[in-house]
Amino acid sequence: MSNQKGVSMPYPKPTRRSWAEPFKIKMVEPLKTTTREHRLKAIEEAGYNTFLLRSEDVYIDLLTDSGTNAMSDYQWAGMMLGDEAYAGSKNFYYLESNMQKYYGYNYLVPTHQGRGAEHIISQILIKPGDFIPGNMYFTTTREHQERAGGTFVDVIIDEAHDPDSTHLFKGDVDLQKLEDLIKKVGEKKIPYISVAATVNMAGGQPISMKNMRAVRELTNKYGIRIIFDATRAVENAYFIKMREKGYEGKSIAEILRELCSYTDGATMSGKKDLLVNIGGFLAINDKDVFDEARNMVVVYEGLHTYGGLAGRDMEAMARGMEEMVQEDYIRSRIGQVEYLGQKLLDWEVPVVKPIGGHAVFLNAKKILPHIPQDQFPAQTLAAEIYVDSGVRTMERGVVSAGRDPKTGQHRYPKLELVRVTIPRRVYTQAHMDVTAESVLEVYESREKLKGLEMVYEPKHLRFFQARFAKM
Ligand code: PLI
Repeated sequence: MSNQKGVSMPYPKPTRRSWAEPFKIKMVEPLKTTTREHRLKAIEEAGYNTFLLRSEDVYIDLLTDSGTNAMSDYQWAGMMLGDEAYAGSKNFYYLESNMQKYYGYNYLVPTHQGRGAEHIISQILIKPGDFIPGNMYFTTTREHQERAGGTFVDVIIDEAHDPDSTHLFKGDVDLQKLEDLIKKVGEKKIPYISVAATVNMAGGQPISMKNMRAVRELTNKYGIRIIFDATRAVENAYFIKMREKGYEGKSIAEILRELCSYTDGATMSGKKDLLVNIGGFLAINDKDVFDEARNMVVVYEGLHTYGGLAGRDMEAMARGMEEMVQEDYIRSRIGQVEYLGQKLLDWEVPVVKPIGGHAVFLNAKKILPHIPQDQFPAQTLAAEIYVDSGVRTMERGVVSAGRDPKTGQHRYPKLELVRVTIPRRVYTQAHMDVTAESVLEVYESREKLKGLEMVYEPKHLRFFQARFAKM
């Protein structure tokens, strides 16, 4: 081992036994390295938005864990068994039975990805003037709630907005905030509460079983549904197993089933927990809602037995469900994120604590205190990390938060973060080391960085396509 000046140093003796990935690599995809000059040009052409970079210009792609997973040989073998019938594909029935087995809901409506399910449930349940409480917003989820005429209300605990709070369940719902809202607007104006497992925008933070149970008890009192965003519920189940009393001895599969059992239905992006590259679904217990959703899906996604997916995609999702609950898999998945996070913590780079399930979130507000929030510190930091090493990350701050539809002003979230997101089963520990070193390098030159101005702003979900210029 050598230090940053290239002087050789002894490896410190381990203080614990390591885990290793519970798989070996059968096929490789070469990575391209580029020069700093090339990257400077590429990021300028991309309007300083990492979403607008060509992936060919990226070295280690930590933009997202969505659809970027490596499938197993078992899943790839399943792809060859795609039943590409327009109606009644056998892969649909397999997916349906595995959803019932692992998530426990009655009915399944496949969709092309998570936002397809969010669209359908929002249109069915939300009326103009309604309020939808939730444990922090997610970009696409809130967009569909607003398009249906609803107003999202954040009822997550205050600790979730504090990057330094080490609360173990920062995804918990604040029951007082929820009950205050119900009393203020009346239960008739709340079609459901939107509860996410490992809350993405809070830093991949879990909700506890105890809190989920309490949300169920409270909503039962008022006859309000719970719609679960189960996109990363398996990762949440792992945190419950590690952190919540009484769950140490339970399997991940049992914890997942119990979490879902307190809810009335779920929207799901299969592109995360399910270890695939495309797919999603809406799951629901209520037959009437299912009938409406099944009818609507044919207008927007495709017939109710494929919902915009090929038979082979449904087969890969069904098999992904069997793999996602395997204990050694989930341990190494979260362990890899923790490894990267712990490195940055050891080097005193400000990150959201505790380290989340799918990503390490850099605290851009703290790293770049000289850049005001309307000059987009997180956007600046993500662009700079790319220039340094070709590692692609993403902004999760004021750009992602968008504008308030009523006032037209920027929403200024307390959390101004860069998400360093780890795809499942794709990168090795060495990639994590290179990433950590690049973040450290940029951190050490932070005082030189200048903010950005937005020069193009799309109307919807602006973070995907907005363009910036250097100040
Ligand atoms: O990207 P979709 O349409 O399959 O799923 C939308 C979606 C819903 N809920 C949550 C918690 C998500 O994280 C999510 C998508 N997330 C993306 C694309 C991400 O990069 O985090």
